[in-house]
Amino acid sequence: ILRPSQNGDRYELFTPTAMPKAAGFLWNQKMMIQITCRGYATAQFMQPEPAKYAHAPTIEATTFMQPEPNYYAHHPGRFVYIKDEETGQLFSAPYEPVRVPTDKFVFSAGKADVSWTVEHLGVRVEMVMGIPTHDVAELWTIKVTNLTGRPRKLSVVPYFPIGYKSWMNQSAEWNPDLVGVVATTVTPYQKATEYFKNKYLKDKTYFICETKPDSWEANQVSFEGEGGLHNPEALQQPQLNNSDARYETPTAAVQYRVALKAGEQREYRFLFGPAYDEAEIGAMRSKYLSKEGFSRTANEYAEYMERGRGSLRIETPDKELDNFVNNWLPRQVYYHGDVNRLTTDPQTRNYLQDNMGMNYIKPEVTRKAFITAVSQQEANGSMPDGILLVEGAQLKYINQVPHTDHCVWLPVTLEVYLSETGDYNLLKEKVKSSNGDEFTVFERFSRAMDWLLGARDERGLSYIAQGDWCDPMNMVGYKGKGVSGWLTLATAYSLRIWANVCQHEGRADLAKFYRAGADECNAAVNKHLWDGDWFARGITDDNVTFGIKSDPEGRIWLNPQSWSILSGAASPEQITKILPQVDNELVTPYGVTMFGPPFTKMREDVGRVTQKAIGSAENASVYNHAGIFYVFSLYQLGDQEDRAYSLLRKMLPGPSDADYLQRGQLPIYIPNYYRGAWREFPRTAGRSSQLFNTGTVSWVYRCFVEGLCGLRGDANGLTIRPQLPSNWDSIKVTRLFRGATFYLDIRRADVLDVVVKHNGRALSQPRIDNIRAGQRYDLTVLVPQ
Ligand code: CEZ
Repeated sequence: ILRPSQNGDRYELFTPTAMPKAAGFLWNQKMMIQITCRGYATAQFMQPEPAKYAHAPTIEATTFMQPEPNYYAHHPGRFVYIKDEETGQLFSAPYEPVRVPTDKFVFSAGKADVSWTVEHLGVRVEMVMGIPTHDVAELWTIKVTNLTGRPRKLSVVPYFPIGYKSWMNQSAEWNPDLVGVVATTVTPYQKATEYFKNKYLKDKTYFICETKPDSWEANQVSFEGEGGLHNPEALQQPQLNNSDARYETPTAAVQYRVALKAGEQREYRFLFGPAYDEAEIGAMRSKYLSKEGFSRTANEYAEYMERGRGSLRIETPDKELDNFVNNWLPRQVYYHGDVNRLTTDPQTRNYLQDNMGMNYIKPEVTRKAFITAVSQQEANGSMPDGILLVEGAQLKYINQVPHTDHCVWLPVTLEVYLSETGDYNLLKEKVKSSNGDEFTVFERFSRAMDWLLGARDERGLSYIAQGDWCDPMNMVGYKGKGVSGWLTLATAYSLRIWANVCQHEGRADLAKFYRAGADECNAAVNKHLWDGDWFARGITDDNVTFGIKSDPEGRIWLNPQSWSILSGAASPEQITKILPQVDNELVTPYGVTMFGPPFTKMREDVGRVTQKAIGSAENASVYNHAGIFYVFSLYQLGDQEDRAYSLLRKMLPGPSDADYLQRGQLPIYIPNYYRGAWREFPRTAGRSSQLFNTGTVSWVYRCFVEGLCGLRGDANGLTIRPQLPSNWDSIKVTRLFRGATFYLDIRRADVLDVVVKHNGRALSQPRIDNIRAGQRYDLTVLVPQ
């Protein structure tokens, strides 16, 4: 049903029905588009808040990107109808809306474009979608080839629905100068102040053609008539109606009536996107809508993608894994670091973790992100729920709900920045905040740590307010008393990292202070939350400990276990108890679930997480972000390479057909979750959320770099301690680090500890110091059997 291209940088799917939601995505700093194999698309652009230029045919709520999107006949999409004018037969590419099984179907998701090849009735249709690097638009090429040995008469009808854009004002018409359909709307609003905000929005949607068509349609109802989308009335006639939409739902369809000789091919180009006015559309037309404009844009965009290629290449016994790690994982990390999930107020924890991944791609971006983040630190040292990225942005959605974990992510992210770059100078930068105070980055981090230490109760446990890392855990502490076991451990972990930095900076006094704080947190968790075989998740406002053996639902949670390993709270004996419990209670064929068993009804002292659908999102799904924390903690143990790798591998769909079908997703990104409830609902277990926004990927990259390949930077250089799964004998790794390139040949040998040979000579330690930028290091690494 699917296969990778030669070097794995494309994935091809050969059926539109087996994995109907399988999709590819493209983005630049101003837009994002996710498009399914069947042609349904969701596109967003920033102005500066996220907006759409193609809508559903009914009013849509404005919301953040949701998991498990639903598609239906009138969902926005990009399609082309092909009608045989001699026989009247009709089909559409890629597959929707006609849904005729075709002779050949190939959906091909690339890094820099998405394309299809569909063959039916002796006609080949090739569609390619690209986007520019700096503008908002879709560049579509549609090629039609007569595969038969006889002349053919066809109608080629691209159909790009525009949808219901506004209840105030919407219209569309053919614009002969621009050679396309232009829809004009007014973004609906009610407050006078909104008018001034909306005044310059790109309220037009255009679909313009390089080649003038024979007829067009700008009115959705006129296009469909009584035939519906499967067989639109307009296509039952010789020509489309050339009508307009006057406070009617706009659409864009154009018809080319072509006579093709045997083997003949026609190639068309179109531009689809939003604009402020006709002048802008005209400018877009001259900039892009030509063969030369398309190929220049494709090259530029491919270069833009290339800049996100990351700093790790692996060759392992698992080729599908190599494809992912070498091509797709850095791409997804780059997406997060480059555009911050296309929001103007990313959640602080997301902003920091997304930038954590950027350390492996463009650390200078991460550096700036630290400055941006701490410049928004509150006067009391806490971090806000979201980081505002543009002038006038506001905290929205979940960022209006108080969460208490944001400070934790500062040192956690910083640790990776420092190990990648060794740039401790960052700490000396002075940063002014909007409330007028000025501190160095170092002081700001210390203040954040002090705030965390202070935000604990008399037992030494961290208050949770209306949520911690787990957003919807909103009622554990809404009365002001509830505490989070996870957050207490995360505080300890974060304090320990910070103490190391203080030590490095010559502040032994502070190092001691923060280490003592970490010890206190760990001790408090051990005293109040150790449940005999694992750590509990927290204690509610009414002093009820939860995430314990006697809980029928939500009995064991993954995060406290992972972070007790990271923070040092768990002793070796405790770890020996925890790991098998996680195996038994939480591990499924699709990865490790975030807790178990799922909640089946509201638990009012835990919150809305318990109301989510069983096995979906935070209600006991295979929530990959929580999963990767666990994997990362296993790699820290140094002797858990098999447990770690098996869970890491399960984050990726495949490589068996059965697994692809169950997940329903191509192995080109890691989704935020796969359905859990493996025991309760095996039919849906493993199903992908199809949402590629996730803090998971930064950690996955880190796990490959530092864990599996064991290549971790520190102040002086690079340590080398690979942790290969036991059934691998050797791997090859290329790693870019501080401007140098490391080629590592890692293999098992009869050694007791890791031995690194440089130019044939064994080093006294498995590490390289005094690394020189521009240098090439060829290393042989021997690891114990
Ligand atoms: O959002 C993510 C957050 O972006 O959920 C994670 C959290 O750590 C991330 O920061 C775990 O809770 O509000 C909701 O119920 C949403 O479901 C969010 O919890 C969730 C979204 O699915 C992601 O887009």
